[in-house]
Amino acid sequence: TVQDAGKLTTFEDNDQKPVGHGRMLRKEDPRFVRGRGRYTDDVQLPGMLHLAILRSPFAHAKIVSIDTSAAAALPKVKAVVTGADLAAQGLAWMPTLSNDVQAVLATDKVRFQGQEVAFVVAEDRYAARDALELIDVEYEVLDPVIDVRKALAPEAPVIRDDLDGKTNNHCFDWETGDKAATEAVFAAADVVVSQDIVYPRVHPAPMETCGAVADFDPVEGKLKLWSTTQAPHAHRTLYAIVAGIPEHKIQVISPDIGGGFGNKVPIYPGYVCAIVASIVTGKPVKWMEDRSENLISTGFARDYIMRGEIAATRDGKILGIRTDVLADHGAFNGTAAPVKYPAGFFGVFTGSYDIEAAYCSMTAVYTNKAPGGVAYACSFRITEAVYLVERIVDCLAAELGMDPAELRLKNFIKPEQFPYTTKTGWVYDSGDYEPTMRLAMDMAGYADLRKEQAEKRERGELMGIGIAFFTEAVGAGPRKDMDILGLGMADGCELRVHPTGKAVVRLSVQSQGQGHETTFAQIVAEEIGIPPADIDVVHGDTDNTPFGLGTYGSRSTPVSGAAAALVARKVRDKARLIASAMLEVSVADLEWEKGAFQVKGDPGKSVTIQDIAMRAHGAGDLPEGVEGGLEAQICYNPSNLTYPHGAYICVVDIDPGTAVVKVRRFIAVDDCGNRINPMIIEGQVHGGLTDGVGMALMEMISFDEDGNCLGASLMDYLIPTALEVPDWETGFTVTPSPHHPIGAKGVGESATVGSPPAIVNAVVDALAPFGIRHADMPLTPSRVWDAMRGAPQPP
Ligand code: MCN
Ligand code: CUN
Repeated sequence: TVQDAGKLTTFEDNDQKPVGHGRMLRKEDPRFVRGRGRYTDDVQLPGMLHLAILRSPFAHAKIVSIDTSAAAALPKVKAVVTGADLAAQGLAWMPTLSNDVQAVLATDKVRFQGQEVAFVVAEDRYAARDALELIDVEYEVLDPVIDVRKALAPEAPVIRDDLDGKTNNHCFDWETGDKAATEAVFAAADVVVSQDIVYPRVHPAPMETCGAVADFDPVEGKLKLWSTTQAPHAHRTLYAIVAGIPEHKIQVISPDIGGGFGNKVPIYPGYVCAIVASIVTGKPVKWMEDRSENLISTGFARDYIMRGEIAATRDGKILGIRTDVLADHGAFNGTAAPVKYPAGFFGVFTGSYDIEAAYCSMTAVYTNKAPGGVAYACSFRITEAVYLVERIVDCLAAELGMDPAELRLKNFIKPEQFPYTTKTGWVYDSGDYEPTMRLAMDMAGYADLRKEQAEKRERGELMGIGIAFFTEAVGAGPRKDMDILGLGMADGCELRVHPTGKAVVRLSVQSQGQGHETTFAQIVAEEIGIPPADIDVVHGDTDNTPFGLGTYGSRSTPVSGAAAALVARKVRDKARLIASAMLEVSVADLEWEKGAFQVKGDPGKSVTIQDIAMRAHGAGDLPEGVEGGLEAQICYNPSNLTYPHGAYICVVDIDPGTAVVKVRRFIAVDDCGNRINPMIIEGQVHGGLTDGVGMALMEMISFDEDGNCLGASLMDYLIPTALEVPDWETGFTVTPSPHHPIGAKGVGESATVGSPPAIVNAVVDALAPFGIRHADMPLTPSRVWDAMRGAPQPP
């Protein structure tokens, strides 16, 4: 299969090849650029009602009473529903993706500011919102737990007293690696460096907020749900379990999605409320969040307080890495991660280095904040892991007085060591790190940059150069050890070739902007020779696609992409049998030549896939045992994850008078194995790098001591624009995945994972003359200013 994979490089020069179309423009874009995308909020149904949610103004409070009579009396209001109403139906609580439970509407008390307390259904959106003002809730305010470091203090109020016997705010403990071996390595090492590192709480903030339109047909007993979900099949199964509606009577449609970035993986109370509302009123009901609701109540990301430690020899051989993490999971553990991995894939914190021992211990706690949440291009917590290791390696370089590029090059896992089993048990499938690093350094002109920096330092100018090298684990995952709430992480794919040789491929994954309608057509085109333009990609509709777990953790290409290639090969195998009959030669005498079977040594005798498709559906005999039609279906269970890697170099200038950080240059070299569509990959990388600038310099969800969310609008929660980012300089190397049928690895989150450490490393490097070794994100002017003046870091 690796040989097969090599063929994909033809995608780079589409002029000479009938298929591939490397830089093929996106098939979905004519629709989007003409404003013809169809999003959840575009769904309009006859008689549709509108739902609005009343949210808690307090972070922690008992609900004493709720009076809905004034709201219910408003003329356009059709229903007002509270937690008590839901409780009567057994629907007040729902399971989260992490085997916790979350309140759909609060019954006993509210546990974070913005929590869902009641909902109104009305004839229009405005009446519904007006009615919210008339609901009278009496709260008894309780002390909130906001500072994660105090959550486990004996006097801390217990947030989750709904859980049987719960007397503290402990969520879970987790460890990985070998504690004793790591202690031994640290005890014997020449140099040990420790650093406290915070990855603040951030939000994916997609352009389209979350929402749903529920349409329950009481006659058919069928629920149709349009919703902003990245995982329509997984959601449908969970609705079946929660609401007790038989699964075949639920159709989840995920139409065009205006960005997900992980925000649309969890099931939110609003979706369930819309379903309940449609059942109660007998009408279709739409719920669409506003921006503040999205920012304060839906899945956040990160919120890890980490202590990193690294042990090395005096000449810079890294021996061990150790970390202790305090994880803030908010009021309900809504984390989306495979069940066996409560901390996601944080276990890859050993990075790209060949070391002797590693150990991580983690404690996760509940706080009075919105439930989380690994969302936001996280690769299941690899963002945090990569930030930890790449920051601590830079701290070591500073301690040793070594160049950070040299230190990394000295410690990389060598190409001949792959497949490489890390000290925490992950099997990196393939990698060749040094060329990737060297390419980034060449593109950057690394030596010249260091010279320029030295000259500027003489003049008191603040210039920094930051490096990050990452390895990601994406494509969850092998079903023997990965599932979400018992659902194995495999993906189905179905391919049908119509009589005239056009095709439709049906996927279980769902695009939120990644261009699946293009790239999956390309994969199928490469395998069966039908041009991508003739292949329709259907996704995001559970009635019309095979089961699978959806899009997140950059798993679409590693899992569904493999499924698409293999289902196309299955169709091609059948086509070969039909071709042998058409050409009256044995199967062994046929060779496949991009879209046609020809007789070996006689290229004049051939039949195209289109000829074969017509024959498969046409009159006349087919070979013995071959059924009519030309279609196939498979379910792909990956044997391992794929491990993309990359080398990023960031150059910043800091204004010594204002402490404003300017990202002057950013060089990103990514290796995602064989590349299906270089243009789309570039777009993914550009977007992820921009995310990284946001997290490193601007974004943070913070709370005051009462638990008020201070980032509830885009005036306060800053996201980057074109003004804050440089012209990205991208490059690539290709190390195919040995186990993926087309040698591809995921790339959708690489840049978000790799860029924050590069930017922070650059800022810290710029501040080195001040004796600074670390500063926490987001590196806003005030934080940089404080750091320059030696002021204490914010908690
Ligand atoms: N691709 C390719 N060659 C490869 C790998 C990928 O051409 N070797 C292409 C794929 O075919 C696909 C795209 O790149 O069109 C991303 O592929 P992949 O890495 O498989 O990631 P997914 O499709 O599974 O997308 C998920 C990923 C995640 S988890 C987040 S978060 C994120 C991201 O994608 N959210 C996004 N990128 C996003 N981009 C947009 N526009 N919007 C989002 O919400
Ligand atoms: Cu974690 S954000 Mo993406 O995996 O959907």
